[in-house]
Amino acid sequence: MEDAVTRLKNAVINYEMETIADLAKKALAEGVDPLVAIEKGLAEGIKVVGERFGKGEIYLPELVMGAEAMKAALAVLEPAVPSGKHRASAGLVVIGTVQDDIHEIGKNLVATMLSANGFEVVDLGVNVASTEFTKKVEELKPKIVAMSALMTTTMPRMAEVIGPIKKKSIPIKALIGGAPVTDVYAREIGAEGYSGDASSAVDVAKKLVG
Ligand code: B12
Repeated sequence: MEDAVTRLKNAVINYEMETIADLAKKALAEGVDPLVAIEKGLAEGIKVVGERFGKGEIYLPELVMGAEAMKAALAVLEPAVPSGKHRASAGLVVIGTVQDDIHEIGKNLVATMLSANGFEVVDLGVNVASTEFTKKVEELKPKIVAMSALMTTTMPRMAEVIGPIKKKSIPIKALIGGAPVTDVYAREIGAEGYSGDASSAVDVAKKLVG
């Protein structure tokens, strides 16, 4: 019999938008760690959907259905992620998905994990204009500006944000991520931090704030 995590993965792959929330509730009732359900279940499922879309085996409607299924399950699982101990904020983080990019699932996960681990998070949403990022950074003076980009075409938007910040010598660390982003790219554009997933994003963020 399939375990709960594999069932969730397959439910994303099979676009089970109607029933996946119940599967998620069942997984929690069985004692499955919500983070494991998200990362080993949902995220692995959407990876398969993305690969099929990339190869032209499925089209945009299926991609949307896979994403909708993932979101329905996240609505159940994310609130179950253990929240950070009630201690002083580890620091303010301003996060968003870069201009021209509307992918939000990974960004939301990173935001959830950061706030679950004691960071104060201001989420600017998706398709955030580069000028809006810099404006908010000057206004809110966060310790970290975190940016997500899911497309090779929108990755350069991150450099558009980091450039002016460096020029004005604003004391803030940039943390970047998203499927096409690498640590090599981070170094290239002067970002202090990179992480390939939401859990290690927390470790990197902690290092950045010292
Ligand atoms: C779901 C999805 C969508 C959904 C998004 C729904 C939503 N509300 O977010 C929809 C259907 C709307 C969509 C639309 C499009 N998509 Co799309 N999509 C995907 C897909 C399948 C999965 C992305 C996802 O959510 N993954 C799950 C999350 C959990 O993973 P993640 O985002 O990578 O995030 C993790 C890490 O990267 C990291 N991370 C992410 N952000 C950050 C930020 C920081 C600071 C840190 C530290 C870490 C971090 O941590 C996260 C958690 O572990 C990817 C395929 C893929 N392999 O990525 C394609 C993909 C990104 N899409 C693609 C394309 C082409 C499009 C469209 C242009 C399609 C179209 N023709 O209209 C549009 C883009 C519209 C736009 N302007 O943005 C391409 C991009 C190709 C490229 N140029 O690079 C991909 C790669 C698919 C493919 N193989 O071709 N998409």
